[in-house]
Amino acid sequence: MSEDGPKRQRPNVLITGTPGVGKTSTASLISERVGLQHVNVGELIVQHQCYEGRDEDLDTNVLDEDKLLDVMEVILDKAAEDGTGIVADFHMCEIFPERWFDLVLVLRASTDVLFDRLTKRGYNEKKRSENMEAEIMQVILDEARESYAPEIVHEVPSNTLDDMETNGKRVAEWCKHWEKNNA
Ligand code: DAT
Repeated sequence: MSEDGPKRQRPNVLITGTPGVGKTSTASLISERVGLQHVNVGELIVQHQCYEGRDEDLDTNVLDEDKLLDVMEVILDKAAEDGTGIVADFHMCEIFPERWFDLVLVLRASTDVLFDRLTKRGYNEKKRSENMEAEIMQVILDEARESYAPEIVHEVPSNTLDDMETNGKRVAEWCKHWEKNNA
């Protein structure tokens, strides 16, 4: 989003956290409830092939961050022009310019819940334990706190459907306040 672009009428929300905590499900719920455009960053990376090679050791593609940011900037600019905001979900939060987001929600899941979700997802033992360790060490929460103003970063539980419902409601309320304050 260009710095001299139009003032946003609706907020941009980032949902982040360790893989499996419920980012995509929660972002989708918020998109439906609040009417923000859902940007599934993982899908965007695949669609636009935002890769700069392959890491054979880790058996993954290497993310081309610049390309991803260019693709996202177009989406953010268009949303702002259309008078809407976005709800983006991604497991990395420190790669985005701080000015893009008005609220950063860090979803947290307990170890047993995450274990079951990552097992169901078919993660092998190494990948599953790496992610569970990252969740226990609150890696993404620390990154969010280092990358954004503390008052916009909120850590919330995402273990149950009740949690998801509560998080959806909280974000909907928060968006209303944001719009009132930024009218
Ligand atoms: P992520 O995008 O963080 O990788 P997801 O949204 O794909 O996570 O969710 C992973 C799985 O867990 C999926 O089967 C839906 C389920 N799930 C997510 N959040 C949940 C919640 N709060 N309560 C119950 N199940 C949840």
